[in-house]
Amino acid sequence: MGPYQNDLLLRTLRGENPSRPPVWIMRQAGRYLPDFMKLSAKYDFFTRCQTPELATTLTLMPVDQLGLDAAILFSDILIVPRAMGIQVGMRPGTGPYLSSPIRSASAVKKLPIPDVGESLNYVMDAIALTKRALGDRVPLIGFAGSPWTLLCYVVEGKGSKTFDVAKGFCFSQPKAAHALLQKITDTTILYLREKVKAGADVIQLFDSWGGLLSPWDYREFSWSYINPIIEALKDEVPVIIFGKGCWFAYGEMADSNATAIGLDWTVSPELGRSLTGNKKVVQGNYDPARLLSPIPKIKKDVEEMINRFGTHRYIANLGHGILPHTPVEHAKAFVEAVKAYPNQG
Ligand code: 1CP
Repeated sequence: MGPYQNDLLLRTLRGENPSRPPVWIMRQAGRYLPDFMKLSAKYDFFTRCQTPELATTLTLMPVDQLGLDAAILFSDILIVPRAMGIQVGMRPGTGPYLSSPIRSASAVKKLPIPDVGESLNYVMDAIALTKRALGDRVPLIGFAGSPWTLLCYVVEGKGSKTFDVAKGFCFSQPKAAHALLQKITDTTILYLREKVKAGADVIQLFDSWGGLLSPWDYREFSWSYINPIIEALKDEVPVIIFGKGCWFAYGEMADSNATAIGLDWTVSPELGRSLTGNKKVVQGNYDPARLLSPIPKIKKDVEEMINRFGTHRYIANLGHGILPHTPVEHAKAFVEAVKAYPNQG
């Protein structure tokens, strides 16, 4: 795949040492962009995901407006459970909801492993269209939620700060939980292989809720399903694993065949490097709320962040998704500060 005019991300993931780090922003297509809001007012969330022309427009929008070094396909992690026949809706302002959460062995047993070429063909069409629209400008990142993070929504039935219903399900009905995680894993592997075939250059796995688990429960309910996904993709594309709050698992991640590890903002660059044994490319990790600082402060912070991570084996990003109330100019300043590195003075 490629060559791209801008191949900073792919070169960094190959272990090369370009002149400055690549930069992209988690959840870069989002509510902080006025043009995104205009399209959101016209089309509901899953219509945006399922209509390749809209998904392509939304994917290119932040790349054009902020000058990012990578595109990430506009989509959502929850389309995977939807493809498994689970009814997932999206309420504007509040987020995901399920009318019938999965909470029993019999409900798990009824779930099919879908033919993703059929049920998620709109994603593959969106990738093909996006690749054509991007031309050879920047590479395209595809993604999926980790099985654990998807289980959180599917069992809890909505977003949560603690996901204690989901955790309770795992701890009281571990057999059913493992069967559910396995079905999600099998579906995810099929899905991501199709995405790569359709043209995704890099895959990022989002384990947004991994940090809610103890280190040993993380190994049992999250990592043991993420690792087979990495193994299934390792010969095809670079894989970035982002686990929010998962500092305790960075060692295991560094010993896996993942190409890069996404760090959240609660670890310092030095701790992130040492917990990953300096073995991997690391990505991150500016606090998304810090984009609310004055622009000169953002620029200074970015320079310090890169100084501390170093330019080698480093991808500049936030430590989690960009917040909806971020001023666009501040997001731009973040990107520009990475591109200007090393600044003078
Ligand atoms: O109508 C809307 O626009 C709703 C907001 C929205 C958007 C813009 C949702 C609903 N999903 C998305 C797109 C999305 N989701 C992307 C596309 C690329 C991009 O924006 O650049 C990606 C990568 C995701 C991934 C995603 N969805 C994650 C993992 C990343 C993370 O932030 O932790 C998670 C947890 C979700 C679930 C989800 N989808 C939407 C919302 C509001 C949520 C979170 C709900 C919660 O807080 O639990």
